[in-house]
Amino acid sequence: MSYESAKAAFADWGVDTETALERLKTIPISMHCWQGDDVVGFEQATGTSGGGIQATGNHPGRARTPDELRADLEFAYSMIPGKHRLNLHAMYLDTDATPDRDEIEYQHFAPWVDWAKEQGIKLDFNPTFFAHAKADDNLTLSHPEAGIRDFWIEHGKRCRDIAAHMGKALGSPCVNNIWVPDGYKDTPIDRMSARSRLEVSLDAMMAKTHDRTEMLDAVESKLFGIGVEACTVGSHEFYLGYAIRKGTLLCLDMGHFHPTENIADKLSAVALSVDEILLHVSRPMRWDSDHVILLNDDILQMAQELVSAELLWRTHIGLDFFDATISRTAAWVIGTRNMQKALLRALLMPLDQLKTAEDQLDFTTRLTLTEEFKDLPFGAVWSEFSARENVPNGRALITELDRYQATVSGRN
Ligand code: RNT
Ligand code: ZN
Repeated sequence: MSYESAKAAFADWGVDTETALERLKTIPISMHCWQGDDVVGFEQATGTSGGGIQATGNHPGRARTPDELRADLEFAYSMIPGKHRLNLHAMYLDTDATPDRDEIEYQHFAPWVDWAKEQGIKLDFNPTFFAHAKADDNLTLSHPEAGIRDFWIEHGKRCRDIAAHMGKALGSPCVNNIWVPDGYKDTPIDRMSARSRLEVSLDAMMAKTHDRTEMLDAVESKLFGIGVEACTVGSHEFYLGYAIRKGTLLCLDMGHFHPTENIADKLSAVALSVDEILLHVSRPMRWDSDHVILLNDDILQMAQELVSAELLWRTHIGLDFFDATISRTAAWVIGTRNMQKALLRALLMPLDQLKTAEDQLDFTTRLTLTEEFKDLPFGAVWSEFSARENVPNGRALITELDRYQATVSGRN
């Protein structure tokens, strides 16, 4: 179907496709660097594995150096319409030096900022509280030993400074997201002390005030992880309370709740108490498995809530998945485009009509509308968007993804 016919089909329902496309172009998605190398990072001396987050698979093409990762990212961005962001983890430093986590400085990340400037993208950041000998017990900021807590507090402080520096250099606030793996394999006896220690450590880490135009603190909750099945210290209730009391962003990762919970439903509830939200859009399959996101109901509902509740301007959309059984660059491209497609669908909904029906308790019309709307030519509007942004679709996209994958599959 031509774009003109699609435009007319939506106009018939009172929906302007041009307004939707203009809006979509302005929504950045923060693409996570760690899909490119299976969450390994570039530390040459201090890194270990762990933290209960695992990429599985051995598809060829894992990025082994910052240059390889940047080349892969450049390719991925060229297949995604619009201008986006990069979400870096502290373990992705780019330097010949081997600073430990409590020694990292801005200079170790400066090449990323130079590259981001060249590419016209903005950066987000994360301290790395896992994959390190001092995190082997799955306890960091809540560790009973003060020495271990202090080590991680220092890491966190340095990351906030680095993030603020990045935000200032790029002229866009850098979201610095804190996720710690802390928890217990089996039922703990003293949850209160662990949570109190986490609270005190977070306070110490975040004592310094940063300009909100440079850096924004976010905290990420979790229900459980591999190795911490019985108790996660930084649970949802813990961080929800913390974020409200301290004025930080709350990060909702779609894989961090019970599989039957609807994360889209949480947005409006949380948004009444916290100013800004960070999303880790992900696809848990039975557990926090971090599969590449599909254009499925979970993502569609998430996008619909962001649009319907007018939360886009105070929500930072980040992605969090890692699959090493498929082309890593394709994973980024497919997942990021799916988030955009979901947003486009939400922007093309006849929201006024739906809200009116709901207010009148006319649930029949609400249901008829949502279901009839599924037949509208969303694909033609997406094709127009990608064509305007010089990005391929369909078979042409597959050709490009294959072509690039062939250039990296010799890596081992
Ligand atoms: C872990 C969290 C966290 C990580 C990244 C790498 O369960 O989701 O966001 O995936 O920090
Ligand atoms: Zn996450």
